Order: sequence, then structure tokens, then C-alpha cells
Amino acid sequence: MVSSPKYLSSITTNCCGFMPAYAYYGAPGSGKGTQGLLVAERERFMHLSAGDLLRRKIQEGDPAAVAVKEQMINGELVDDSLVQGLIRGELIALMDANPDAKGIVLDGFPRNLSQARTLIDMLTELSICFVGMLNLDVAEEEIFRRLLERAEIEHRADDNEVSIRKRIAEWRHNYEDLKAFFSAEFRFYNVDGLGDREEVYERIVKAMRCTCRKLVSLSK
Ligand code: B4P
Repeated sequence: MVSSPKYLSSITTNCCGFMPAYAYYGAPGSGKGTQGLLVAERERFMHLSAGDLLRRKIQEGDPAAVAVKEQMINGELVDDSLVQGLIRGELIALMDANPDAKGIVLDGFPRNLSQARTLIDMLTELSICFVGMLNLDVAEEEIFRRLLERAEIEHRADDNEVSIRKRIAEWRHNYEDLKAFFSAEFRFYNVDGLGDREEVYERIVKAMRCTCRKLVSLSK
């Protein structure tokens, strides 16, 4: 079933009028980008992908981004301060360009504790209401299947076996820290990412609404 537009519109009200923000997390190939784009298209959310932003900056010839190109290809996280600076600039530009947006999905940011803390400060400063993090859970065999399939179509330099293994290890390494941080102060949900895109989409939207209801009941 495809959700009707504005399925999530009540969330804005529940955030006391502030723009709601969600972070999508997960191993590479778990579907963060795919689902972020769907929510953006169907619910009038903005979608900010850290990976896409870095790739765009490299293409534009931004020297700091070009300098980390090899790290990205190798499947390593790039410098926190670089990503944080880029995310902040893009967030401000997106908000200026989309005054009617209903919310924002941060895809692939934060990926560690330091980025998580910076994000909360950044959003507070920009009067954005952080609601919670959704982790997309997908078995390792399926991750390899998806990314090796994508490699044949899109030829992304980091979609090779060695890099995929490193990216999965990085996700595992930071998972517990992020889960503990967001569970304690905000919300953290595991969402089953197996199944077709529509099935996963339904689960995501349900989790987003559920996360928000908890926020409201907490504030009462
Ligand atoms: P990303 O661009 O975020 O790459 P990724 O983790 O591999 O996820 P991606 O978005 O591509 O995949 P998705 O889960 O959407 O990051 C790339 C690199 O940038 C990092 O390794 C790092 O170097 C750097 N970086 C990014 N963020 C950073 C940060 N915060 N700090 C430091 N460095 C950072 O999956 C997409 C694939 O799965 C597609 O092929 C899609 O068709 C398929 N798919 C999705 N849902 C499916 C479904 N339900 N069924 C079948 N296939 C599905």
C-alpha cells in the first residue's frame, strides 16, 4: 500500500511547530537512501544524505572533499569536522529553499557518538526538533547482494567486497554507542529492512509516527 501524501503531517504539530528531524542509520545497502528519497517524495520531507553530499562536493572540486576521496572508496569514515561542516551548510541551504517542507531525514548522519552530539547542538541552534533515530536492519548476505548488484549498474567505486566489509564493520562498531545515546535522550528504533521497498516504507512510516507519539506523551 502506498501512503497518501502528508501521512506524517501531524508530526509537525506534535513537535510544537518546530521542524521535525529523523536520522536514518544502518549498514551500507540497508536502504537508508532509498527510503529517505521515498519519504521526501511522498511526505514533503527534505532528504539530506551525507554520502551524496560528499560525492557532490568531490564532483564540484571542493578541495577538502577531494582530499578524502580515497578514504571513501576504501570504506572508511571521513573526518568528523568536515562532514559536520558540510551537513550544517546544506541543512541551512535546504531549509531556505524549502520553507514548506514538513520535516527532514538525515541519511547517514550521525555515524558516531561525536557526530550525534554535534547534531543535537546544531539542530537546537537551528530550532529543529530532533525526534529519533531509525536503524534499518538487514542481514549481511542481503547487503552484499544489493551492493554487488548496484556495483554492476552504477559502478560506485566503494561498492566492492573489501570496502563493503569495512563499512559493515564500521556500522557494527558504532551501533551500540548510538543506540545507547539515542535511547537515553531521544528515541531509537530498529526497523526490519528486509522485503520490498513498499513493505519497508510502511514499517518506516509506522516507526516515525510511533516515535513521535512517544514524544508527545512525554511532553504532556
Ligand atoms: P553512503 O553514501 O551513506 O553509503 P552507504 O552507507 O553505502 O549507504 P547507501 O545510502 O549508498 O545505501 P543504502 O543503504 O541507501 O556513504 C558512503 C561513504 O561516505 C561512507 O563509507 C563514508 O566514507 C562517507 N560518509 C558518509 N556519511 C558519513 C559520515 N556521517 N561521517 C563520515 N563519513 C561519512 O542502500 C542502497 C542500495 O540498496 C541500492 O542499491 C538500493 O537499490 C538497494 N535497496 C534499498 N532498499 C532495498 C530493498 N528493500 N530491496 C532491495 N534492494 C534495496
